[in-house]
Parts: sequence; C-alpha cells; structure tokens
Amino acid sequence: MYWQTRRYQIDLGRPRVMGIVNVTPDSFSDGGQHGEAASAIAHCERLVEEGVDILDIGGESTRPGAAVLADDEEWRRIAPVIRAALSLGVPLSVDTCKPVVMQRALDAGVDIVNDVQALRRPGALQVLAGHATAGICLMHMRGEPATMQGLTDYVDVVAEVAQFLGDQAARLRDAGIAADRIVLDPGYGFAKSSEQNLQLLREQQHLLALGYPLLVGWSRKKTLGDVTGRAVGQRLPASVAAALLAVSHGARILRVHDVAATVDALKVWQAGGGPGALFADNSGIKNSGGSSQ
Ligand code: HH2
Repeated sequence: MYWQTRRYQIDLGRPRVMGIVNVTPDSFSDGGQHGEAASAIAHCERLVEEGVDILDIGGESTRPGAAVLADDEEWRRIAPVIRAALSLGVPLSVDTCKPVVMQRALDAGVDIVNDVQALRRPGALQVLAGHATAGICLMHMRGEPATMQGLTDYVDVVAEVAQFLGDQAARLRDAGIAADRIVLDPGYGFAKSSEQNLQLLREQQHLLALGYPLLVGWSRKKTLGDVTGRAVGQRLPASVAAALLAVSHGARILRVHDVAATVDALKVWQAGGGPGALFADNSGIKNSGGSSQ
C-alpha cells in the first residue's frame, strides 16, 4: 500500500508521521509559536531532524470560531515556508480549503493537498483534477469552523462519516483522479462530540472498507482533554496513546504536533510487533521521479 504524491510515492507498509506546521497566530494549541516565516521554517527543520515523514503547512486555523482569511493573506503566510521546506527532502502537504491557495501551492511544488472540507469549495476539485499526481487528503466535517460544534446530530456517526468519505472519494474518481492519490480522514474534533470522536476511534476499522488509507489527527484535541482533564499544553501522553490506538485500528498516517514522541512510540510499536507493525527496514519513501525541486 502506498500514497502517490507529486514527488514521492509514500510506502504505507508502516505508519507515517505527518508533522503540523501552523503558520498562524491563533491555532488552538500552538497559535503564534511559528507565526513568522523564519520560525516556521526552523520548526520544519526541527521536525525533519525528529524523523517526520511528511510536513503539513497551514496558514489558517480551523479551530471552532477561528477567523476566516482572504486568499492572499493565507498564501502570504505560507508561501515562504513552502518554498524553503521544498528542499528538506520530505513530502510537503498544504493544509487549506481554498482553491486559489491550493493552485498556488501546487504551482510552487507541494506534494499533497490536505483539505478539511474535502475539496467541496467551488473550484477545488478542478484544481486537483488538473494536476497529474498530487496527493489528496479528504476529511469529514460539517459546516464551517464557526458553526461546526453545533452540527453534531448523527443517527449513526460511523456510518455517516463512512458514507460521506465514500461519496467524496467517488466524486474525485469520477473527475479522473487516480485512487492511489487519495487518503481519507474521519476528522476527529470536527463537528463531533467527544463521545462521537471516541466511538469513531473504537470503530475506525469500518472506514477501511472504503478501500483507502486512513489519516488521523488526534494531536492535543479537546476530546483528550475531556478524557484526562488536562489542558491543551499537557496532552502529549494522551496524544501519543490516541495515535497508537488509531494505528492499531488501521490508521496509516498520523497528523501530530509532537513528532519526536510519536516517532519513538511508533518505534516501540514496531519493535514489539503491534498490529500493523510488520515494517520494511528502509525509510520507505521513494522519490517517484516526478518534478523535483
Ligand atoms: N485537524 C486540524 C487541522 N487540519 N487536517 C486533517 N486532515 N485532519 C485533522 O484532524 C486536522 C487537519 C486542527 O488541528 P491544528 O492544525 O493543530 O489546529 P488549527 O486548525 O487551530 O490550526
């Protein structure tokens, strides 16, 4: 199993760590820490040293009630970080819902588009259909960050998330996008109560029936605070535990803030033969010979 992305074919024979780079003043756990390009670039370099497999660069927070940015402002934040990070030797993902930002990031050379709105904004699907190889992460959510926490009425949350993700993947396939470019994400923390997030985690394996690799983001999220009583800055152990649970329930890519800790946890997982931990011995990320920078 692999994920086709622009420059890299990512072997998912072992779980992969996607490191979060928020070039924002207002992200829920690290807002303002890497708000300037120079510190965001230094953060990218540090995550690579810590063993990250993919860097996910975003300029707009998706936390409930976050400010909505104009296209140009979002791009202004992330462009210098993307340009510098392209030479770090790992796949680059851009975390955006905006078609204009997707197009600019692809033109600059990013490998993956990660869209919490699953390419539903007008024009987004066309941007990705117009690219031959970029990887795509489709995430489940309802509404917008400002409204999503009021949109948690589900009859069967697992079935409805599965239905949504299956429908969105089919939309991409109909537009001519190859299946090996697509990964799916249940969207932990997006328009879901804590109990719904935990039910999705317990039953996450049902989503594997859709036939696509799963990417998950549990890192520092509120549900972990609800379970442990910990404030956002003290959720590292809880985040690592959730990451390992998600992997044991079939996830292949973990989107995390704390890369070093997650890499260590996965190494122990691998050494101890955790479910899904029969890994290849090399890094498993191959340069697929696409346009490289
Ligand atoms: N979570 C966040 C942002 N983007 N993308 C995917 N695919 N899956 C997620 O779970 C996900 C995501 C929220 O986390 P963070 O980036 O730390 O916060 P903020 O949106 O406030 O910047």
